[in-house]
Amino acid sequence: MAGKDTRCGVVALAGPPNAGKSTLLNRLVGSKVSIVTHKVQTTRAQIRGIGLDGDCQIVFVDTPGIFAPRRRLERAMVDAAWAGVGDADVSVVLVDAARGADGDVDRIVKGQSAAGRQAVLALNKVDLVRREVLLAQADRLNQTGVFSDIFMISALDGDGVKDLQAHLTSRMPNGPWLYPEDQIADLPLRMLAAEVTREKAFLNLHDELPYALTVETEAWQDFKDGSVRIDQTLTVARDSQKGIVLGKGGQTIKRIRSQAQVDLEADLQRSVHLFIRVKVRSNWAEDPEQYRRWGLRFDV
Ligand SMILES: Nc1nc2c(ncn2[C@@H]2O[C@H](COP(=O)(O)OP(=O)(O)OP(=O)(O)O)[C@@H](O)[C@H]2O)c(=O)[nH]1
Ligand SMILES: [Mg+2]
Repeated sequence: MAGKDTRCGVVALAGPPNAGKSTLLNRLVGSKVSIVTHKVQTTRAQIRGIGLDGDCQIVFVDTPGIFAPRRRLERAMVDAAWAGVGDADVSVVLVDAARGADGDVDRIVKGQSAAGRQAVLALNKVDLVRREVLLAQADRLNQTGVFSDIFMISALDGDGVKDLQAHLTSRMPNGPWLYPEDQIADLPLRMLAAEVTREKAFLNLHDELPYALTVETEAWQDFKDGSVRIDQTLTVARDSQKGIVLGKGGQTIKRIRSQAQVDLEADLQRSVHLFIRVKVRSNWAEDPEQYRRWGLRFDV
């Protein structure tokens, strides 16, 4: 749509790890674009989802959580999050109201303040918190002066999300749409498919393992009967990790594979033959190519 009456803008969703940014992105877009788990640091790169509200197209940018990074990949993730905030027309800072404002929230407030930027605060997970606690948190965060507006929402059940969305729509500038009307994501399908498998790996593996792995789609073959064959590599850093990912008699990787297949078939609306090879590569997190592929900066 490219008439003079259209509006279009970019909204960044930022916040500490696990605040519910990806859950909110999926709700705003109305479809699952970004993977969600109960573990921290699930999202590793900027993931764009495209939402429509009447004549207004909003490009929502889901970002990795902002925390105190140590490893290279973590630094690149936090860098990508701040870059998302810097490039947006409006940024929304999500805070997990059940966890409250902590060091990560303080860091974000300081960053916004240093850049002279205002953000919209979304206190999320209101379904888990008593009203008095919520109001006290809103009051404390309001006093920082970096929030132009405050919304109380549940990204999970949708409570308050309509009001937030209406506010964001009202703040988008006039301009032509950036994407075709029916587009909801801008990540290539093979990368979305790799993310689905990474989500299932996160859910089936524990401790440090989810953070020691990466998933790539190596091949994608469409068949005449409408089905697709997807070949992926799940890379871990050590042999011992490979053993755990495979599980006794291969049962863990089988579970990851079949869960990913179910989601992929639902997303793609066709039957999927999914093959996952588990590979060991000690230095994958030091390979610049990994970063380039996901739009991350290597040296930050
Ligand atoms: N009860 C409740 N849980 C929520 C809500 N929003 C998100 N969650 C849960 O919080 C967890 C983290 O959600 P994500 O959307 O992955 O959080 P994130 O901020 O994207 O996390 P990272 O990508 O790791 O930074 C998941 O288990 C969600 O189901 C909410 O409004 N209420
Ligand atoms: Mg996320």
